[in-house]
Amino acid sequence: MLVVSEEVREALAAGRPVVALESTIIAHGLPRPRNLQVALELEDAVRQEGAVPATITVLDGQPRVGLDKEQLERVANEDGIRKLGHRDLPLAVAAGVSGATTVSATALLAAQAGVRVFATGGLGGVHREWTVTQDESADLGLLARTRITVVCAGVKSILDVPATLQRLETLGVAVAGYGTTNFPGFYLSDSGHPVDWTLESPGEVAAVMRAQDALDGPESALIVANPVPEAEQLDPELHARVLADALNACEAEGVSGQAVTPFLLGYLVRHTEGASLSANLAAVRGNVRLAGRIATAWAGA
Ligand code: PSU
Ligand code: MN
Repeated sequence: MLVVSEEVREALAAGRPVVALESTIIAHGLPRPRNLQVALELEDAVRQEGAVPATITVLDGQPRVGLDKEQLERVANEDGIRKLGHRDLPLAVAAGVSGATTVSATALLAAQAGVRVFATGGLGGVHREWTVTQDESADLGLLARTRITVVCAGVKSILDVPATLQRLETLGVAVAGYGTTNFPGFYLSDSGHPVDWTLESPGEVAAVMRAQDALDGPESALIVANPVPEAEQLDPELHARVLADALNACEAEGVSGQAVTPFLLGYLVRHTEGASLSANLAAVRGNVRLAGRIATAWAGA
């Protein structure tokens, strides 16, 4: 069912490092035409760390792990490309349609292909108006039952961060700050909420991954929360102000379901003169590079 590119297949067979990348950030998280450039840049960053990039998506009903340039262009530019969480995969496959995969769908397909390390921007999580909408990203539940290491800059700051951390605890998902004792805040280096564990090197992360396998507990993920460098973060005051406006606009316009996250991210880009985009990209870039180094440590383990 899964089409794994030749390059990724060969790397996996030879035990060389591979990093999975998601496609929703490309199709729905970033504005065109910057999104295609970013997709190519991120693949390049993985290569610079000595690993093979495996961008994951669904094209014409076919789940794919590892894309060529033409396929990446389709993800970035095709009108009507859907957003697929893991629950949408069988529907998209049967309908023969194309869609970009979120963290949940990407993690599922990566694990099935045998890719253990995955880099993204910020995870989905519990939305701030959860008591009314019950909007919690499917990312959390899927990570509770998938053996994968996700490198991210925390969860998107549009969310209820402490509620999301609590859900991760309840679901039994391992969370560690990378070089930090506080959970990162996606656009911001620090969410203001502490984490219980800190890892300081790719080798330490690989050791946790080995311990996860050796302990043989429930299949669950490891979240490596890597902060955006402080010099590249969004100005916290600007962030607080524009985010409040974005949440109001979201409610006023009645945006719901899958559209909420792209709406809020898009609002922030437009109302910060692109500063939120720069911070988002800096976070993703850092995560992709770290994932390359973790995959290398893991492959050498
Ligand atoms: N990280 C980013 N930008 C994004 C996302 C992550 O920097 O657009 C995407 C991921 O694919 C994540 C999704 O899984 O947003 C969450 O969407 P939702 O809240 O609808 O589950
Ligand atoms: Mn949602």
